[in-house]
Amino acid sequence: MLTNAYVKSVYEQTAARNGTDREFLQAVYEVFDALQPYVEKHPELEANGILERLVEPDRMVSFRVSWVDDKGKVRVNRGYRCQFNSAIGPYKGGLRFHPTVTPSVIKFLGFEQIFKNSLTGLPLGGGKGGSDFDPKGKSDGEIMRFCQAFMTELHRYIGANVDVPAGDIGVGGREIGYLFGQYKYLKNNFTGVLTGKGLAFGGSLARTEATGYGLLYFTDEMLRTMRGETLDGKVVVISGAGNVAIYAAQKAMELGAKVIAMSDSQGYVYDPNGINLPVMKQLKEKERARISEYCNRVPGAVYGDNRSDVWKLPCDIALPCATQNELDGESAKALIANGVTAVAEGANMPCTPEAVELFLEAGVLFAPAKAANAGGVATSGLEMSQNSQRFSWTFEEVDAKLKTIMVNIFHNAYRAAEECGKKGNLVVGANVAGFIKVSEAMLAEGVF
Ligand code: NDP
Ligand code: 2IT
Repeated sequence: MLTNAYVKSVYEQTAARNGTDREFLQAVYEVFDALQPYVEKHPELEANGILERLVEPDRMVSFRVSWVDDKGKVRVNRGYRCQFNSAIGPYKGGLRFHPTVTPSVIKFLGFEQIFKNSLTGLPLGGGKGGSDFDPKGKSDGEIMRFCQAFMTELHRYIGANVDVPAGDIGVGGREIGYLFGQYKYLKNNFTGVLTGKGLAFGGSLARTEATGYGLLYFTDEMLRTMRGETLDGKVVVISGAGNVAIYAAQKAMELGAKVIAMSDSQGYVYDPNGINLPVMKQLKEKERARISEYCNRVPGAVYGDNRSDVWKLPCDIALPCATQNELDGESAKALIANGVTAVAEGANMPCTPEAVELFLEAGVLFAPAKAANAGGVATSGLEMSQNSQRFSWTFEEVDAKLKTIMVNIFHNAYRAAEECGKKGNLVVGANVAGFIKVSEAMLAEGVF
């Protein structure tokens, strides 16, 4: 609850100014709620209007994306880039292509990205972009023409030291390749303007795996420090079957856990023998098939057509890795009743505020997205470093740096929570630890 007068009044102004932006206001509320103990002790924040400035993006562009489909029909989508905050580095954050993309979704993601990027310890500001374009069912040619049209407008606003986009839902290696090609063509300039690139043209080893791997490095450190346990022998349920979910499953298995279920937007599969990852990768990364197809290829697996029922399966650890608000209070109650001991967010804001509250009250270890899924953008930061040096590190080097970053993020969040008198509350810890560096930079840089 917002009790601090300054925090409350800035939230109210933000709500009045962004009335219909539900997801954005949800993200702001969570951050503000967590920051209260810190704000109480730092009157200079109010004196310098830090929170007022923090919730207003530096700029947000919206543009038409016109392209021609395979039947020769002209199609029009809407594109966005939100450059939220550049206090500690160039804007950095993914692009999401999904029909549910709205200004509210882009702003919530950009806002979260500010603190996440700060937590990585790398010099990265916060931004996000995307389009309401739906890549599902489109041919490669259609994807290419859409990406080219999108970049034809976006290229005016980005640059290797200005704003560096990457992937998110619906944007993976294929899309980044087409976006990069168009940027290079328009600017006649080969530069690290995007991350998540192919290895042949400046991509970093381990970027594909980084978000999922990082999530498990964080979870492992949380279990060791807060419970004296490891992942060995743990039963894990994962939602989603995209980039984050697949590499979360891979690392969970490598660390000795058994992943019994995964999902997509249509439904989930339960495999009592443990998910067969080569089959899942073939279906999702190569064939772009529905997850129900898994049951036709793996005997003993069962399909359920309600994706939220995945949270009704008994497990030790739940990893929501699909999308925002996918795990609500009802699902949280089912997980708690079945004995879940840890929940770590691979997706951005996948747990509703009610679900988070229930986990914290029940003593379930809870790893919030901006800390737990920061491995993706951290490795994007490492890709930027390699591009500036015109050099590339081995998989092992990048993976070792990623692991160190995730372990540090955990301890910084854990320590910050303790210093705020909220020991073990990583929601408070992650928000405060991420905020400190950004607010200090804003204070030092003057009023903008
Ligand atoms: P992908 O597009 O690779 O996969 C997304 C997965 O989530 C798919 O299984 C998809 O199912 C499912 N999904 C997407 N939208 C919805 C929806 N509205 N309802 C239900 N299911 C949905 O994306 P990523 O794996 O890259 O991203 C997943 C999450 O992780 C997002 O929240 C993203 O913001 C976050 N994230 C991603 C990072 C990255 O590096 N890629 C870094 C940090 C966070 P279907 O195929 O049926 O649509
Ligand atoms: O939400 C995220 O952190 C991402 N989609 C990754 C952003 C990035 O710039 O790598």
